[in-house]
Amino acid sequence: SQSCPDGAKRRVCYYYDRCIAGVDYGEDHVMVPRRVDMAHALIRSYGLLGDMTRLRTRPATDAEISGFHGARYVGLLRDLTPEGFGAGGEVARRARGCNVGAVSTYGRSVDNPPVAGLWDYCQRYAGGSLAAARALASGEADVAINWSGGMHHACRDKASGFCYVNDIVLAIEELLGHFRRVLYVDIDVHHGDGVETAFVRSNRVMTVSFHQCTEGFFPEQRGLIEHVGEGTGRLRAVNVPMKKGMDDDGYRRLFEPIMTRVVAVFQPEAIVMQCGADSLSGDRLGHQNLSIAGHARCVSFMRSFSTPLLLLGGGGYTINHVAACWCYETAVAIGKNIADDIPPHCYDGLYRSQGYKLFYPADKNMKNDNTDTYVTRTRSEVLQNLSELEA
Ligand code: TV7
Ligand code: CA
Ligand code: ZN
Repeated sequence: SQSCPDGAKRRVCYYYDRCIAGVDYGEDHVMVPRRVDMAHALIRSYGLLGDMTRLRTRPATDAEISGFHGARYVGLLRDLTPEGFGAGGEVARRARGCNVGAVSTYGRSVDNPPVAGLWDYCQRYAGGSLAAARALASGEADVAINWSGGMHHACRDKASGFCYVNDIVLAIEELLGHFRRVLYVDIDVHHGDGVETAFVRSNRVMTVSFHQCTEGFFPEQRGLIEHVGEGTGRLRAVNVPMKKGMDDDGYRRLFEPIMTRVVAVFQPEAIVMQCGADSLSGDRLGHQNLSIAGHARCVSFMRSFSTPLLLLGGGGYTINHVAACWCYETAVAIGKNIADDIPPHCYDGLYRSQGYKLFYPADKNMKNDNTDTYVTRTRSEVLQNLSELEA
């Protein structure tokens, strides 16, 4: 059945660029691009590279990135350097309103710092998502993966939530050149606001975000159940807000019936999935309680529709958990079982806190604020909206 993991093989292509691993948001920043290098090393140590085609591609061009982002913002990202950002610098003036390196009065920590090598980083992760989209469009691959992508908060003219260039919007636009309808699913613990906004009036893109929606949690006032899209896009934005402590069971009781109905009513020709790993138990930012098996079950479920599938990364702040998760999801994409014991490799010492096992346990003592009643009501409200689309 569709809800069972599907062992059938798929042609998988995989993008990885080691230049991304060296990007540094700042020593105390929670976003650590090296986690993608850790995931890659783990994928290699499990012998999964031989089961995929490696996507080699050029970084995205200015013109490609300008397909979504405004010219002034693109120019700023290109010219931005930590040095040029110094007090009173010309670049700092140009950055006003773009939400980059806006130094807070409380301290030096900012969400979107002027990272060294920022433009190259953006061009590379966006280039990976574009190449992955092209591999699906040409029929070369059934599943395409870019764990360094998934930057769902970036807006046309500003950075947001550690995201500067929205590779997801670019990839969806690329897919729309070849497919009539594209479905976007976002299991990052944060709301996929940048992607939802970009397609809020579109009837060719349906966006679905599952996220934590509690007081003060970023991005505030986004992703309410009643936000359903606008104009011709009405009922084609789906939001599934959750309280703290969501476990595998409750998540599955929302995810599977909702996605089954979404696919039935929308009939996508391609699916883009943002697999942010901050919805996992023990994340530094998220407060959900998913196991890797529960998170990956969502990937396996979307794969079971046998529609071209683009898998992207996103959030994830406890980096050993993130790497374990994306490695396992790579195995799921291929349709291969892998052992729980982490093979010896260059980063194996970083898995000590999880006993050198891939499947670390969820938190048995965490309170789940998502009561059965809450889950049932949320599901029926979302399904109610979807039945209006059917009519
Ligand atoms: C996709 N939460 C991105 C998620 C983006 C979340 C936020 C932080 C944070 C930033 C740091 C830092 C942090 C411990 C956590 C209202 C503020 C509060 C800046 C400190 N530690 C994704 C964005 C979110 C930066 N932002 O979906 C440097 O947490 O809540 C906010 C905004 C103003 C700015 N301050 C935080 O997962 C990739 N930021 C430590 C150092
Ligand atoms: Ca989400
Ligand atoms: Zn997130």
